Amino acid sequence: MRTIIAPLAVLPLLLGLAPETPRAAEAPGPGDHLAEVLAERTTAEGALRHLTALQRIADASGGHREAGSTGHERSARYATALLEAAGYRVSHQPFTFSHRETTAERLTLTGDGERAVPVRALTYTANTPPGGLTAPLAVAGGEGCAPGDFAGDTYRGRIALIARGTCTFAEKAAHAAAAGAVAALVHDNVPGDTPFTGSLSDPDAGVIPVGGLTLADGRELAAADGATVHLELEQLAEERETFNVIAESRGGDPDRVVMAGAHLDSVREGPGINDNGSGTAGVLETALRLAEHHRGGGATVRFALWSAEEWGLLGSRHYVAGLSGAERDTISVYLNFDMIASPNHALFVYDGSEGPAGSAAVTEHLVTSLAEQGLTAELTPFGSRSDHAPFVEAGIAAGGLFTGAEGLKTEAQARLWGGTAGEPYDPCYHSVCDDLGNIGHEALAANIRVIARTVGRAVWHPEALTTAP
Ligand code: DPN
Ligand code: ZN
Repeated sequence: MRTIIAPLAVLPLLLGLAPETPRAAEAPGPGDHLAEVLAERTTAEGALRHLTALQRIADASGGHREAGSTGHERSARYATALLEAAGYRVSHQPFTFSHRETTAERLTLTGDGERAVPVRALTYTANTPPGGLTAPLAVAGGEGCAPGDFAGDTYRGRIALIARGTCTFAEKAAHAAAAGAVAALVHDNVPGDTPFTGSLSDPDAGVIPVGGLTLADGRELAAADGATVHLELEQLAEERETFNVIAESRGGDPDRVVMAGAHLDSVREGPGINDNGSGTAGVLETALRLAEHHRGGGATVRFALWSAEEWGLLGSRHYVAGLSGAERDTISVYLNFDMIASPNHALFVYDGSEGPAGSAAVTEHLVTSLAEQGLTAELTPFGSRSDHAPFVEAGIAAGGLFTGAEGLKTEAQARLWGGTAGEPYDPCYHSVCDDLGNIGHEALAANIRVIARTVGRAVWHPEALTTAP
């Protein structure tokens, strides 16, 4: 067990005032019992069986499980079969999305030091004209997140060179385009051998061609400010169909629905075992154990395995957009699990303090649940990078766990959770090595316990989860 460095939220727990401790005269309710049983029985070993299955599926499906692919479909069939056998009412919710496939990505520094520079087209980039375009580079100020970072007439007709960080790629591209730039190149802000893969997150955001570079190449090109480059970026667009998997418990109160979700799709670059086989396995294993130990009554529990998260949260957006006002009002809480077993893990809990009513309480419950295992959580802003975002925007109380993606672990975090400072939480994020070897077992075990306990509690006391402990 680790030393407990208590954030304020767990102080009541340390003082023996935790909500989980039955008050003197009160017998533990059925919720407490179910939560304890589920926390015991829902294990990393159980989750690993699902992760192994997802790895096999990816191996047999071209190495990935991206939305609209055989790999995703087989993953969905795997989960559906288990959920149906466990007694859930399972439905598939179809939707179409604009799939992109890169057909050209080339960058050449022209002139004396002529050389090819590795570049990756960002998803939803605009295409360069046939044969590409040739223009001088112009380095953006700051991180290219404000119009002032593209001041004057310097960028007109040029290719803006921008550092990654602080704002979205789409915002950087929009500022560059507004200043008259004909394309944008975003270089990484951490060292790496290959350009990062990124997305503009919105099919309409590709106003100019946008590519990604390594930090080293970005620095070299920045030093050659004004040098002329030739850029060719091309992506084919195609409408494809995919679907969300929704599994609902039978016999629960239809007016009180507890939702837990994870995205099932991977990126095309790899099998997606941490991102997001881990969240999928956590949700699936919790659902299977819940079905074993709970025979109806209490709230309805609805598990969601979203598709096309990697294309801009499309499955969860489609789902939330399709809810009537009355349906939305029945959802007591949405819990999101995206990347819960990063190998160089953080233990992040989304900070609900600025989210919809009830979210701050969810945060406290999740933090407390980690503290009960002797673990210290750190809060991270909701942000807009995973499937909780559409729920938060719709005013539904939300919360969730996250063990980190491309961000770098700090010294303080390494002291708190172990692992390596200065290295990414997930060195295989969105790449081919996000396989079974890319799973942090300690984080998986801790987080799956939190998921099971939280869902177990919420079945009988959904309102307790969104009420301050
Ligand atoms: N949305 C994750 C991905 O699928 O790439 C990464 C992520 C999750 C980032 C949660 C921030 C918070
Ligand atoms: Zn993800």
